[in-house]
Amino acid sequence: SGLTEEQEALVVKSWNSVKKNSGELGLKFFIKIFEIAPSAKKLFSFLKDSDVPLEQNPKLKPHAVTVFVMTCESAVQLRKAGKVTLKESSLKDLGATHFKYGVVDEHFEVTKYALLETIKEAVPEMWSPEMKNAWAEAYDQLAAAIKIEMKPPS
Ligand code: HEM
Ligand code: ISQ
Repeated sequence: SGLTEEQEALVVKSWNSVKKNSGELGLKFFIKIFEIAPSAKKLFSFLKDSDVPLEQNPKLKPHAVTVFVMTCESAVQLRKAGKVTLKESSLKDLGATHFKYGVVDEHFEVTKYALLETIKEAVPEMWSPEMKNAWAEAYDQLAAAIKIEMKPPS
């Protein structure tokens, strides 16, 4: 089900206030995931095959920022249309990629926790239970849409 205008506004407002530091935010996001689930590092090709330290890896930040941007976009779609309206082809691609790299439900849970914590730490003065719920809802529905497509490509 959808997001209210108020929930969408909470997500967009907090994202607008942190996105100028999105590189740093992305790094924190990744580090949190790997603190909780160190083995998840092996899933990412650009980390597995890399000699440079995590924080110097050029691919890491843009990748992590994508997850924030897509969650924020999902909040907008959920308010406008009551559902995640990513193009079917991109959902299929995302599903196939995550399937191929061996992502499982537990990874989605850890990533959700890390995403919420990262935003909370970035906007402590704005953070509220309502804001947390709005981000959680947008993430859950985006994750659900990806999971439906997590199967071998046909
Ligand atoms: C790749 C988004 C959840 C692991 C990607 C890509 C996007 C993305 C846009 C790039 C796809 C491409 O290159 O074609 C998301 C979103 C998520 C999510 C929006 C949640 C709502 C997760 C989770 C994990 C994960 C939970 C595991 C911890 C990966 C891996 C790749 C990937 C391993 C491939 C990276 C590589 O190229 O080596 N994801 N992702 N993702 N994602 Fe996610
Ligand atoms: C999930 N998919 C792609 C990139 C990511 C970066 C950070 C955390 C989770 C991710």
